[in-house]
Amino acid sequence: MAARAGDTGGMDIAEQTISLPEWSPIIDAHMDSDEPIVNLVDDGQGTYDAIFIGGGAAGRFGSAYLKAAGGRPLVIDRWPFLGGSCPHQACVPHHLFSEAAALLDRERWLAGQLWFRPEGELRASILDVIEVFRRGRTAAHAFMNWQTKSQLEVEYILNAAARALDAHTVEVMGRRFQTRNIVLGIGARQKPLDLPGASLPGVFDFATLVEELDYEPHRCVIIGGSKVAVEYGSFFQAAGCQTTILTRSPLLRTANLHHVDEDVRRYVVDGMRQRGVEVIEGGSPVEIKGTDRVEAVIARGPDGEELHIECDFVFNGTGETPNSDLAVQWLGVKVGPHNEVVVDARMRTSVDGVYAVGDLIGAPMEMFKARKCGMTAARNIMGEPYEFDFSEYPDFLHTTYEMAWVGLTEAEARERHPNVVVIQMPPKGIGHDEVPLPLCEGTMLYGFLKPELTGFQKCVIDGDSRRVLGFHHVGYGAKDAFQYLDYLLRRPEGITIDEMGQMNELFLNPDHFIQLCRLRAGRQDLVDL
Ligand code: FAD
Ligand code: COM
Repeated sequence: MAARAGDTGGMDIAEQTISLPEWSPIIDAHMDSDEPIVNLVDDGQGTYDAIFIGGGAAGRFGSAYLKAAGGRPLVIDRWPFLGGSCPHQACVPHHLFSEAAALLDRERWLAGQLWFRPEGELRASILDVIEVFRRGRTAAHAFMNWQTKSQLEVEYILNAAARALDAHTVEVMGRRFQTRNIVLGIGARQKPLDLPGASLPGVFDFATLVEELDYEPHRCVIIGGSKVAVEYGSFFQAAGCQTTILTRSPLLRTANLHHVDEDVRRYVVDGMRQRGVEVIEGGSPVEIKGTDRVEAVIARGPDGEELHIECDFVFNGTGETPNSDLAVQWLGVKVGPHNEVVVDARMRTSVDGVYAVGDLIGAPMEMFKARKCGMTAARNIMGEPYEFDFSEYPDFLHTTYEMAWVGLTEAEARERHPNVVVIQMPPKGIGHDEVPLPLCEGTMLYGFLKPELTGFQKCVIDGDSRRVLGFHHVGYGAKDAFQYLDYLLRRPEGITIDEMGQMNELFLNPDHFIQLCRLRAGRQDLVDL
């Protein structure tokens, strides 16, 4: 199958039809090789409309959109597959770990009841779960390569690092390619821990965890309070690895997370503590100690006291920083205070003809933003003035629950509106010990056997305009709805409690917002429910 690609020495696949199952072995063989995979029309001669450096979510969606709109894109990635960090080290393992955490959590709470196995120590191997991921992840990679070539018909060069020489010239595989525009989508990386002992074996981050873990951890300290810290900490604890999260800011109150309602936050963080996660807020690490591997984290507690936390595993959960150093070195683009490449609403950098997209332009580092940035750059390059404002968006995270939210918190709403009405479950002043609600997907067994675990939800409404200001949910299965609730909420006309009440619920449903809104919508003077 391997033919030479022009004078580049790569595997030329341009004229080949590679079926989906054929892709996995090709990718596996290239993981340890530096042979490029080359899919070029006319051997890359002529001028491209855009060369996308980085074929992650941002570059892949941008190049696909540009091609679909009639342009000629080339996308280049240093990995032998498209899709970037999401399927390789980030979202996909995160969801696998979070699903494992939710299943383990359920088994633990329901132990000894119905068909659940008897109470006793429930321990899952973190290493086994990671190995399942390692063995399976090429399937997603294969799909990205197959879809991008066979369905989307985008030209690409994989397994080769690129470099921009100027705004119209990209060098890769020792060759130069000409382009009208460059779109930089080279992502972000974990912020390093600036601590003595940070390079000891046993210190991991989200990427090295899936690449390098080769032992079973039993006692974990997470440094930092990012989303990843909360998600991975919940998984480690659920697997039976005692976990401490050491965070400066209160958990879920970090700068990059906005609109987290305090009642939701309390339900979630208390729930983590109830499950055994030790959360030290207001703490800061001083040193990681160990000889052959980490043995302890020395830290200052919230009152300045010295803490000595024994562990065999340290996880860096301090968040990511954009890979802007290369972009500056290549093209001198302007960079902001958080290391992010500065762009306008059309994704244009400070250098003419150079766009930047995805994690490279900073927070929020989320898939919707990465993909839509890519699309935004493509539309502008194709001559359509198009702006993307991502200052407001729906958000979610996992503990052993799924937490999803969009719009204002109750406190934010009260600061801005004089007449705020709240519909929530359980209702204000009623505890889970009194009512096993919300009852729905994923919480039915809890409703009957462990009512305090059924989750929490809240809908915040402006009583004067009757418009919904925010939706908040902790439970299972509601995240999907938040994609559409976000759209309805942020339409210029928004969505009112009356319109919510006219929707057709599929009862029982994970978020009870439709039926709860209907119960109150008949009133002229809205009140809490
Ligand atoms: P990347 O996907 O990182 O792509 C950058 C690409 O650039 C890489 O493929 C890299 O190989 C390539 N590259 C770099 N330098 C060069 C070069 N010189 N030449 C060629 N190629 C180069 N977001 C969600 O929405 N939902 C989630 O559940 C979620 N979970 C996450 C879990 C974790 C643990 C983490 C860390 C992040 C998670 N995210 C999630 C965020 C999401 O993964 C990112 O926002 C998204 O992957 C960013 O896409 P990107 O294209 O900007 O960057
Ligand atoms: C998803 C990767 S895992 S991409 O956004 O479809 O490229």
